[in-house]
Amino acid sequence: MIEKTDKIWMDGKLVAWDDAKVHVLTHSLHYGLAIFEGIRCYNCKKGPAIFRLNEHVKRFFDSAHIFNMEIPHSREEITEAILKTVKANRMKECYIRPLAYIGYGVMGVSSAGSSINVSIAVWPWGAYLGEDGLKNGIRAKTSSFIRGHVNSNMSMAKVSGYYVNSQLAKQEAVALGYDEAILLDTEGYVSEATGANIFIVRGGVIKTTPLTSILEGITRNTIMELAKESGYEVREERFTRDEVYIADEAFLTGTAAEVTPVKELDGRTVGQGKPGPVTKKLQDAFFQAVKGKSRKHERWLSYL
Ligand code: PPE
Repeated sequence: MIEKTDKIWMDGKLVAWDDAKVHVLTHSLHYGLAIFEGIRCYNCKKGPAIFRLNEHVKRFFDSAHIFNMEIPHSREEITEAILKTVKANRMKECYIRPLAYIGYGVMGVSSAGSSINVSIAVWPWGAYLGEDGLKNGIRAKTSSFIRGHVNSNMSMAKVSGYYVNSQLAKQEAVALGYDEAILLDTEGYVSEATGANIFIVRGGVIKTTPLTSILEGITRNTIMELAKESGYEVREERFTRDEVYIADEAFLTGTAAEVTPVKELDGRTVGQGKPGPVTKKLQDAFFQAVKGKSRKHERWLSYL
């Protein structure tokens, strides 16, 4: 169960958690078009800081732009509202969920004339795929469900409706005893997990899915930068599921998932069946950066 916090920001005002309600005829609830972000605030040495806030706010507005949704606030206002909501809840570490949705007013697929509403909620969220998964790696299954065609899913946008596909994949994987699903794209190449991007390491080279069928993860970008700084070659290149089977290492990246090693795919161990040296090094560099322990990456932090 989600742990309640104090206040939720709704359309410009902080309201009590229990009062943050919408009407059942809210358009987005019926037709699935709402755009959102997932952001984390970490308790750093110098106090709580939000990781890559500007990039998340930018993607929030980009998602809205792709779907012709006019957010009735500026980027600066949303940035301020996020900081204000975290502060109002006196959170040192939390997950932050900005959401822009089509409100109450019209029904039918066309939402012309309806309001666009915005909310920002925060709550404590630990390791997305469990503490053990974060430390020792997870078991994944290639899904029988595939990611949508690039002209069906505008995957650069982070849209609520896409997560019905993720839920099908997650339900199937969990029912079969796995921790997570890896979805393929319409061509049969590896795409991403249900709520995270994927990387593999093979012969010292790091590969991640190119920007076609995936969400352009901010953690993905962070890991690519950290890997390059450590001298690794990073390729954004398509790869197949059997390349994951024979990879030396594999891991998932996401705001919620952070850097989660993949120890098994479809019953085949990946590498040694435990987090490999490159994964561990990048995971370590990631936590140094988000927790304010790396001066070089302070630029990624917005202190409260
Ligand atoms: N792909 C998908 C499909 C995805 O949902 C996420 C984030 C990513 C990649 C990684 O993006 P980024 O967080 O910018 O590195 N998924 C969010 C929601 C997860 C959820 O279950 O809710 C998240 O991690 O916040």
